[in-house]
Amino acid sequence: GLNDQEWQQVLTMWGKVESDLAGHGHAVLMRLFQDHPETMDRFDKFRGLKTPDQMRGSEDMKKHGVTVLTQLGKILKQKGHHESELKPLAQTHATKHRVPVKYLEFICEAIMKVIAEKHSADFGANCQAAMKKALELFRHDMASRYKEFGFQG
Ligand code: CLN
Repeated sequence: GLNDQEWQQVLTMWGKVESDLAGHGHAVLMRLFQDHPETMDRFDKFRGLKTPDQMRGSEDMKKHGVTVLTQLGKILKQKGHHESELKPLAQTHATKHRVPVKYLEFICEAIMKVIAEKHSADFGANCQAAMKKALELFRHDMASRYKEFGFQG
């Protein structure tokens, strides 16, 4: 797990993300779909978006970015005691959206990259390491839940 100082670094940084949740969320999804186009196939609602310009202009993508980062923020704020926030998310992503664990790794990489781009001055090595640990914990616990739902991911 993370120690108090690491959680503090994570949540201080998250406060900066929350100053423009829509901008960050949209950038994360853009980055994810550009780096790993196969992840987009999971989304019926984004089927019409073919070019980076269409993605940039998509209100729907912006809205979904807010949905994702809002939920991730709720989870991070539990500082590891996130079972009740995580379980329903693992359930939908395993059994309904059928999202491989690998894709969770991809989106966590995209989150790290977007924070590094938007907040380079405040995202030093220690803070990066803390954020990486928090996202790894999230992924690890999602993956264990996946198994309970019978999805190997
Ligand atoms: Fe997701 C829907 C949070 C990663 C694919 N996702 C949702 C909802 C979230 C949410 C809240 C709405 C409620 C629900 O269905 O449950 N997703 C997250 C968080 C993360 C996340 C938090 C990780 C940080 N999701 C992913 C991916 C995966 C994916 C790993 C593919 C690429 S990124 N998520 C979906 C899909 C939906 C969804 C397909 C349904 C979207 C829709 O049709 O509205």
